Amino acid sequence: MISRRHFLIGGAGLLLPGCDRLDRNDTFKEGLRAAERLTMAAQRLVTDRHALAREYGPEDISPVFRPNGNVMPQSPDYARLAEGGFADWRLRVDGLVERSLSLSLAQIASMPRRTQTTRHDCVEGWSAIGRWTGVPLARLLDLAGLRESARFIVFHCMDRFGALPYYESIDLIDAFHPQTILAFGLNGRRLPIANGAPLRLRVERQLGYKHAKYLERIEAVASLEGVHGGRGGYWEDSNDYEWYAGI
Ligand SMILES: Nc1nc2c(c(=O)[nH]1)N[C@H]1C(S)=C(S)[C@@H](COP(=O)(O)O)O[C@H]1N2
Ligand SMILES: [Mo]
Repeated sequence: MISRRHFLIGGAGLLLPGCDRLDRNDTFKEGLRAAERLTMAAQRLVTDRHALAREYGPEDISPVFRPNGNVMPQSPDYARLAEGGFADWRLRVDGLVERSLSLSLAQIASMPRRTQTTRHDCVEGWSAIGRWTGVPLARLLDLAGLRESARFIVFHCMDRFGALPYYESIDLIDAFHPQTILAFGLNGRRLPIANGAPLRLRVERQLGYKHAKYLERIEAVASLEGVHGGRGGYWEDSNDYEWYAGI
């Protein structure tokens, strides 16, 4: 037991006889900790995909969260939705689900939410820390009810590069990871258009291009083969980017 007095007398407290016992105790604890570290390391080998990404404090938030890639879908439809504050926007959830969903932003924002301050890493060599608020993807998938045959979740976006729509996909490990959220808030405000309004994916264990912005549809599929170019994402199809971009 360390009494409050030991703390008050600071360093001198270490010379008190009672602290002999503390020291021995510490050595013993150190041994335990070493054993614990070994177990953890072994466990990591099999459970790494489930580990949490580091979360940061408010003091770490980047003053500006740099927008990248498309900073606004160019369609008249999107302009109209944005003008109306996205009141007419709907997120469709379909594919290999028991119940297809069509959800408004208000409905999504009224579900149990999660806020997390994380670092975004772009392959182009920049990072930014932001505080994201959104609904866990797991929650929506549970509402829709995934069918047995579902293996991947595909995110369809409202923007395109030339003729090709932006899209991305993840497996079910990332889909049900507790930090995988559909974010509608950034740093305590509504998600800005440049960062993917009204809703964008945060999949914190992967690189920036996996974090699909401007979502309009989430589709559960058994295989990625039939989806667009078949490699699971816009960059994967067009520029040979890795489908699994773990960090
Ligand atoms: N729909 C869509 N999602 C996207 C992109 C995009 O151009 N369109 N760019 C990706 C890339 S490369 C990065 S680094 C991040 C950038 O997110 P930000 O604009 O919030 O910085 O979004 C990703 N998701
Ligand atoms: Mo990126």
